[in-house]
Amino acid sequence: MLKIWGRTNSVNVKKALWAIEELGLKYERIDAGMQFGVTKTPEYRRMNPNSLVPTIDDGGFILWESHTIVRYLAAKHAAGTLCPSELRARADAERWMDWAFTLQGAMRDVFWGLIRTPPEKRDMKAIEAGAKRSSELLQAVLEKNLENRAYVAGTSFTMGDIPIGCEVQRWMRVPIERPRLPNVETWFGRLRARPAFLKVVDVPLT
Ligand SMILES: N[C@@H](CCC(=O)N[C@@H](CS)C(=O)NCC(=O)O)C(=O)O
Repeated sequence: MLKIWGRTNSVNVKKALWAIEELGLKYERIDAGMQFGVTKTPEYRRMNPNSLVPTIDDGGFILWESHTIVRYLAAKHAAGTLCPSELRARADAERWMDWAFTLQGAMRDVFWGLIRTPPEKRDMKAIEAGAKRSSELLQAVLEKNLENRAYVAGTSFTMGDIPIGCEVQRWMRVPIERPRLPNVETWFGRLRARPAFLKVVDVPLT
C-alpha cells in the first residue's frame, strides 16, 4: 500500500494528501516532521536526505518533493484528466504548480508570524510586507488568469489546481486584510465543493 510520511498541518504534505484523496487511493500516513520528529533518523534520511516532509513509498519507489509527488500520482492514476495528456495543457497545469512556490515564499512570514509565533514575538513589519506582496501577486497573476477560466489550467480541475489551492487556502484563512479577488474567490469556492479538499486542506491552520 502507498505510504506517506508527513504531519497533516504541513502545506506541502497537504498537496500530496489531496492528490491521494482525490484519486481515491488506499494509503497509510505516518506522522513525521516538527513535533513528531522522525525526519532526522538515519532510516528517514536514507529515504529523504533533506529531512523534510512529505515523502512517499509507492511499492518500493521512494519519492520526495510535494509537487513531483502530485505529478507522479496524477500521471500514474489519472492521465488525461488530473494530468492532462496534451503537452501544452500539461505544461500549463505544471506552470501553476511551480508558481505555487512563488506564493509560498511571499506568504512565509505571514503564516509563520500569525499562526506559529506568539503575539509578543511577531515581526509585524515582515508580516505586513508579506501580506502585501502575497495579495499583489494574487491580484496580478492568479486573479487575471481566472478571468476566463474555471480552473487554473482551463475548464476542468487538474493537478495544476492542487499546490496553488493549498497555498491560497492559507492566504484565505490567515487573519489579514484581503483585497476582493472575485475570480479567485469563485475558484476557491469550486475547490471547496471537492470533498478531498475539505477533508485534508481546508481545515483550521496550525
Ligand atoms: N520543496 C519541498 C519542501 C518540503 C518542506 O519544506 N517541508 C516542510 C513542511 S511544509 C518541512 O518538512 N519542515 C520541517 C518539519 O516539518 O520538520 C516539498 O515541496 O516537498
